[in-house]
Amino acid sequence: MTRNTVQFDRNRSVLLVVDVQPDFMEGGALAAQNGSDVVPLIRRLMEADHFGLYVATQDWHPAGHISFASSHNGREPFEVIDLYGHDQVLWPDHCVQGGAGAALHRGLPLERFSAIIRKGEDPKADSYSGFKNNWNEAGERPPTGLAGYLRERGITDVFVAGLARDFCVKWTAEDAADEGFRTWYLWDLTRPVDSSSDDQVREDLEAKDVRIVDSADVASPRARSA
Ligand code: VGL
Ligand code: ZN
Repeated sequence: MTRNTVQFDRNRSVLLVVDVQPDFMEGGALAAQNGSDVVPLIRRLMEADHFGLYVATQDWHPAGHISFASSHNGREPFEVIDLYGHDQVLWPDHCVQGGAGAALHRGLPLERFSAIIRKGEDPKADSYSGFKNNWNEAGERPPTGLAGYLRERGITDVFVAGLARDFCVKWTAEDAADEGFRTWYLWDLTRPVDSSSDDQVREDLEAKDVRIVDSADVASPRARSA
């Protein structure tokens, strides 16, 4: 990978930790490949304290959610259906509100998160991004309020990490860029559901001007802050 210089103002930067939940890890309902790898890596980055703000997202579905294959007669997990005019992957039941698999992983320093944005609560619409739901029946993508929260906190730069590389982290990064934030994708702090999509994920992110970087390129704030 080409090395990008990562220059940013600590006080205007957030680390957005997406869906680091047991259901997306080995043995979980919807495991990303080696998903648990990201836990110590993100912990280390949080403890290095390069960022002025830490926010987590949490996939948080009601039982019987429309994204679950079990909610559709005769359908199997990972089949794709049309939902309100868009492709919808049907998932195994996962991240059911209050379940152990839906908890934020205890291996992260959870006390550092100033806000936790829950998403996927609408029983009739999926939500990959931390910023907006996927399309609902009315063809809208209702916002979670995260963009306004970050703007009010003076944030200009959004760094994303977590699970899964090809779904929720990708959609969150794309929406962050669409909302006008300078967006940095910490590739090595993500793991995919399907690694054969890696090249497509990179291409899609680059098309949105999302900067794909390595956590090792995040320098100490004093040395490199803009
Ligand atoms: C996710 C599929 C369904 C994710 C969440 O966190 O990437 N993927 N729900
Ligand atoms: Zn989900």
